[in-house]
Parts: sequence; C-alpha cells; structure tokens
Amino acid sequence: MSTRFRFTLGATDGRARTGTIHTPRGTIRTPAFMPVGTAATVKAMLPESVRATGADILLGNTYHLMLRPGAERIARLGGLHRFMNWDRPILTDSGGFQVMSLAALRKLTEDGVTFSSHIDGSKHMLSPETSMEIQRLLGSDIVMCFDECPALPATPDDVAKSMRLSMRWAQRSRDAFGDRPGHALFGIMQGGVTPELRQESASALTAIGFDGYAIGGLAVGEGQEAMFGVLDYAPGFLPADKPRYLMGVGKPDDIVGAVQRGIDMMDCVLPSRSGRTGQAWTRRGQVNVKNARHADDPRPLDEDCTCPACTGYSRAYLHHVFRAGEMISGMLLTWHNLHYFQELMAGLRGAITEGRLDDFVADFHASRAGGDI
Ligand code: PRF
Ligand code: ZN
Repeated sequence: MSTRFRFTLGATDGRARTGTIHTPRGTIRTPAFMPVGTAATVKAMLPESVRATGADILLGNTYHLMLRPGAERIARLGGLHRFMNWDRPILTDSGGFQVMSLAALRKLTEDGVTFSSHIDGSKHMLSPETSMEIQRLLGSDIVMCFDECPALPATPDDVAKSMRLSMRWAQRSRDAFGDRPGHALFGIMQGGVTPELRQESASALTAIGFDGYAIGGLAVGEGQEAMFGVLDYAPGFLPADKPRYLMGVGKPDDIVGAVQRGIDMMDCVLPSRSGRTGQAWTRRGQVNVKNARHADDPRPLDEDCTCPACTGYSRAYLHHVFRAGEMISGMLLTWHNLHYFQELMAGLRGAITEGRLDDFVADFHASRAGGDI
C-alpha cells in the first residue's frame, strides 16, 4: 500500500485545530465524529447511509466481535471492512473498557483480564497481546492499546495503580503491534482527574511513541465540568503533531467543548442509541418524538435539516411509527441524529478554518432551547 498513516494539521483557532488523517482506506477530516458500529453494523443504518451522513470513519469493538462472530471467522471472510461492507477507515477499541462494563466474573491480573461472555457465559481472556492479534485479524486501520479504565468513584491511589498498569500494557501493546505500514496504533492516557497522573501517563506514552493519542477515563460519571477541567490541560501534555482522540464522548455540547480544548476525534453511541429510543438531537435542542404533542404536528423535526427524516416526514409520522414499534422509526431517527452530529462537526471545522469558532460556539448555545422543543 502506498499511503502510510499520516496526520497533517490544518488551521488553528485558539486551542482548536482542523486536520486530515491520511490512511490507505481514505482520509479522515478532523475534528471527526466516529459513529459506533459495535457488532459490525451501525444499528439501523446501511453503510452507504452512514457515509451519506458525512462519516469518514467508524468505530468497531474487539470485545463484541471476538465473542460473536469471532475474529478468526471475520479474518477468513476477508476482514471487517469486507464483512460489513464499509471500505473506509475503521478504528477498533481494544476490549478492556467493554469487559469492565459488560462481562461477568472479571479477573484482572498483570497479564490481562479473564472474563465470562455476557452473551453465553463462555470464558475468555484478553491481554495486550491477544487484543493486538484480534484487532489485526479484524483488519482495523486504527488499533487502540489495551488499557484499563477504572470505575469511578475511585481513590487517587487506585487511579494511579490502574494508570501505571495501563502504561505497562501500552508498552506491551506497542511491542506486540510491531511495524504495520498503513495501520496506526494509538496510546490511551489515563489518570482520572488528577493533573500529575495525567502528566505521568502522557510522558509514559510519548516515551513509547504512538501514531495518535487517546484521552481515556473520562465521561465515566465525573460530569461535564470535571471533564472540561481535565481537557483544559490534558491535551497540552500530548504531541501537537499527532491526533488526539477523546473516547466515548459525547453529547453535542460535550463535543463542542472538547473541540475548543484541542480534541480531534470522538466517538459515541448517543446519536444511534437515542435514535432507537425516540430521541432526536437538533440545532434547537432535543425532540422526544414519543411525546403526545407531536401526534398532529405536520412540521418536520427540523425545518433546516436536509436528512431523509426531515425532508420526507412529519413529526406526526415519526410519532406514529415510534408508537407502533415500526423499524423505520429507528432508521429515520438514527439517520437524522448522525446527520446532525456530522453537520455539527463540519460546522466546527469550517469555523476553525475561518477563525470564527467563538462566534460559532456562541450561536450553538444561543440556538438551543432549554429542554424538549
Ligand atoms: N478506554 C478504552 N475505551 C474507552 C474508554 C477508555 O478509557 C472510554 C472512557 N470514556 C470509552 N471507551 N479503551
Ligand atoms: Zn433531519
């Protein structure tokens, strides 16, 4: 493959920046939002529809795919891109975070973690080495280090021990990943809400050397103020010439605040998951289509939105198909939500490029009504 993995910075506005990640499977415009395709599908969406919303890259999960249908099976079938019919870049999470939130009978040691599947109870093991092997079998373009994200609340001492374990695992991940031209390995910073621990983690990772750096261990219940508190300093501990990825974030206002603080990539299940529970995100706030006051409303979700849900259907129809449990409900709302999130990212990129991010952010907050609209 001719194109190596490469990040080029574009414009900056304050601490915010635009950029381009070049990969053999295509380019990723940053700041980027990555829709989540946990089980080799962005639920309720065809891959071409996900692309039509403006996504350059999807996220997949080691944990789910190793359990079902299995990484070796996906490899035999030509890899995850071929399997799910998405030929653009895929980033895969490494599994540890999902083990801790989903699996039963977890046992953590220096070597890795053993656990029972949440699907059938079968026993499995993940370590830096097995996670790198599974992500290789999947054919992931951006591979994440195997880390541990401590459940909060935790004492600073527990957070420090966990972070140091993750840093030893980061070195093992780097060694096991090896040299794979065209594929990238990202380190994951931990350290909770303690600046000294975040600095120690960043130093450990940059000494090892990665193609990009994630900020893990946030959006785990600490609240937006505490998360922004960490994002006020943590991105500055990382090399400016490499992409910075904030894992598992977030709501539109989290995304805007993270981009203002120098984050380049994010992922979250929110637009797809809330689409299936009747929640729409719009530039004017949230709409809950299950609310009875939409039953006779001929207006679209958002007059200004060009997605299929807003150009073809009324709030009354979206209310009806949600209430009737029709599959098109999740399809239309997921499409709308992903379209809105991608339009927000395009708006942020344009504002940074033109040096008007502060005005963009002021408009973003001003146009949002309090509560359901
Ligand atoms: N580590 C990994 N995946 C993650 C996280 C983490 O800390 C988070 C935290 N928000 C989401 N996904 N590997
Ligand atoms: Zn729409």
